[in-house]
Amino acid sequence: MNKTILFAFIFIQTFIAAQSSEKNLSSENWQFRNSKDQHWLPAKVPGTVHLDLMNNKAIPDPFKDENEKKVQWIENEDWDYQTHFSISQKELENQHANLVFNGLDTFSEIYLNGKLLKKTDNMFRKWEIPVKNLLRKGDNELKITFRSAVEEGKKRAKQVPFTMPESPRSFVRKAQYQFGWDWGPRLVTAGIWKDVKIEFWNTARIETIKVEQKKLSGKSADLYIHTSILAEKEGKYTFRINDKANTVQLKKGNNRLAIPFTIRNPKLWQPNGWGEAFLYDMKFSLQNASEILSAQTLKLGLRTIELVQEKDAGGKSFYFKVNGNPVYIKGTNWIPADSFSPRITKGKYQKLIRDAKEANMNMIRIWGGGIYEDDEFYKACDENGILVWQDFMFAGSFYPGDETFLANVKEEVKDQVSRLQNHPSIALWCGNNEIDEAIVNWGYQKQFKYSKSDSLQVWKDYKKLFHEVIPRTLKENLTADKNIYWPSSPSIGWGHKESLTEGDSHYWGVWWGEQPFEIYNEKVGRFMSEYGFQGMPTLATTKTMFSGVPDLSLQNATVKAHEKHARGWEIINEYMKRDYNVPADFMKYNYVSQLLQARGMQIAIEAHRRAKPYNMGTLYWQLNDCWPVVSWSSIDYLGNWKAFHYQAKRSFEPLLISVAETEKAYDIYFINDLMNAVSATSGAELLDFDGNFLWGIDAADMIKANSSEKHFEISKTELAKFDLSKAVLKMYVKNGSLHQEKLFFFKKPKDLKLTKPDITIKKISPTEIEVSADVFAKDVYLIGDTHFSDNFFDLLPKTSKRITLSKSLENIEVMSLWDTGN
Ligand code: BMA
Repeated sequence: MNKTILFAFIFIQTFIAAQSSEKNLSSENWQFRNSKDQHWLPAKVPGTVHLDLMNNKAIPDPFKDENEKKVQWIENEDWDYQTHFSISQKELENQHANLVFNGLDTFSEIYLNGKLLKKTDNMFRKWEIPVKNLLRKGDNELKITFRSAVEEGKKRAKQVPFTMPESPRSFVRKAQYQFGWDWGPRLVTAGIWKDVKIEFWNTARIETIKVEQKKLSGKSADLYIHTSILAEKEGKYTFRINDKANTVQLKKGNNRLAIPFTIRNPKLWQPNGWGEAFLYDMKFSLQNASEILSAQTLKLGLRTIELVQEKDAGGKSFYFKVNGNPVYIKGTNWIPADSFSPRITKGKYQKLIRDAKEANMNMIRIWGGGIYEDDEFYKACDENGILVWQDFMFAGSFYPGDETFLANVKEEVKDQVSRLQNHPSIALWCGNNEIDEAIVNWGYQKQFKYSKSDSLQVWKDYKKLFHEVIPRTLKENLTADKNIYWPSSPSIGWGHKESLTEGDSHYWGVWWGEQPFEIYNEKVGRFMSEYGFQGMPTLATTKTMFSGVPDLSLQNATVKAHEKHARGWEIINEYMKRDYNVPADFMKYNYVSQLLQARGMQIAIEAHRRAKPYNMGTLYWQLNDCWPVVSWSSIDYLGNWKAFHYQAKRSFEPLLISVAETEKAYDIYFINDLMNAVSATSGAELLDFDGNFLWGIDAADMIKANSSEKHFEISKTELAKFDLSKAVLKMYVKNGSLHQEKLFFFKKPKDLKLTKPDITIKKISPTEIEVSADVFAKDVYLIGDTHFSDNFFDLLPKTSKRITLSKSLENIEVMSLWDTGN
């Protein structure tokens, strides 16, 4: 740094420090106790009561063994937290001091120096309390008491004249998955789950910044910077946007300004697969005379986004246009990455989003039973070109519609929108997960013997919340360019045929309906926002279910307890029998269960992509886990890729070759998500499992930009003379540097006549290997404590595959499907 810059830097810092500053209270010494107890124990903020109890060895780790059961009592207790902090004379001299809680889970009372400041009742809100007159020089005491959310919920449920499903969870504005889900333990926690601080300020301060993109063209981005500024004194101030100074006249109190700002020759933010997710650094400051009073920064991405729903021959379209072009959406659903979300590190967020990017995804849906995610999540999505479908936090139940509840939600929406709206990654705001569906299709009204008027009330409450309060609040708080609202995902339940002709669709005929995977070829909607199949977590993660020496067996109670779907094991077994010989050995079962999941999902994803542009999006259920569990995830709790994540990466390649089997032929499709056409040579070869050529065709092809087309077909009679249980169809597309290959099998895995492969692993360098086999090896599984760049892949004889390792390994074990008796 040269001297002048250094000087200017110190100068600015000093003035900001003088005019506005922050005191972090999270890092103070915190203590907690059960409200019934006298004795305080050390606590961590941000955190949760379960984590604090664990750190103090007062409870066992609920993720291990069958411990979840042992910690259920915690949800019925009340908990106290407290800290002491010191305030200096200088800090006291500030004109304003606000105590800020970014998140309190959930029913709390906040006391400062013995005085009750506020009662809170919503985990998703930010609480900001002026405390200038309550702070004292020297020692101050901050105490927060939490009442049991379960008890509170029960009280509220009593006020409704009929039984609500999922009571008491739907009465409390708290992460719903804490109450247990079909992939998650019940761990209803409490605590100070986000940062606590005191903000000091003087004279004036910037409260919010909203960037509105009025017009975006190749030449310029015409923006409005909407800001709300609180001023103590009326007068002339300077509002600076990067280097541009704007003189503004402020009145005492709250001021709302809209200041035009232009960026010439703008560089666009592109979703993953289309180029760089370019971000501009934006700096905003408020100055009076020469003092900087308040400052904020943000990363700006310039892109346009539209949700196009137009009547067409098939029903009604449902697709996104980004920067003017229709984008085929490839991605997944996100659940909270831990049952105790405060312990999710920035690194974990970054890694999971990078894993999504690496698997060629361009969208993640944040599912409504979790949390509005941490800033780091959105930052990672902005940087990696991952669009976000943002649910509001309501899932799979009925919700109350009384005035207090609605007013509470309104504030929640305001807080979250104000925190999140400037992220270029956010594509759509969705009211809820599966509530329209729950009301229409899940039969709760019958189960709980509702009267006609009870049923009507539920529908009225639903309409009020998701068709009035939330969209109205969005309209009031979002700039027009960011306001895409969709009331419920899915819009129509999977039992209705319209779910495949309009809106977004959750298809659960596979898994819940136990239909065969092949049904995915028929049940293709306009935008598939959920569908999935379970697989076991990797062996490494499975072992962490145990506190002691793992007893790896399907009969083991711990293993059983780490499957939360009532019929999970049965369903996996049933599907496995259909397609594989079911291995008795645990490790082999674990491996085949992952292959099974990957196989089902490959069928689904490819069917969706072949149907482009009728179908314009596919988001599988689900990317990640919140604990070590058998689930629909493609990445397990420890961050290890299951076989499915490797498959997702292949199935989401920008240029995909895919086969659709008809009665008489195999139709070969090329799906191109790139914005340019590709001229290529292509073809197919039938090979036996020893690698011998049996039959082939080749062609010259023009693959249109952003398209899915059948390019050729192979009639079944043509292949009739071959034993297809011993053969594989290798298809390819080539042009210069581009070389896509795809293998297709004519039979289910259990009906393939595999022979024992001899698989060779050659070390190229400490972190690179080359894998080859003498005969065809199906689903080659490399085993070791490292991340392999590819795994669970098919390997033809006379070929080899280079794999990189995230860290070097002495011994790499290997197996393939042949080893499982298939
Ligand atoms: C979907 C989700 C979740 C659930 C998943 C698997 O409907 O919205 O509620 O975990 O199915 O059952």
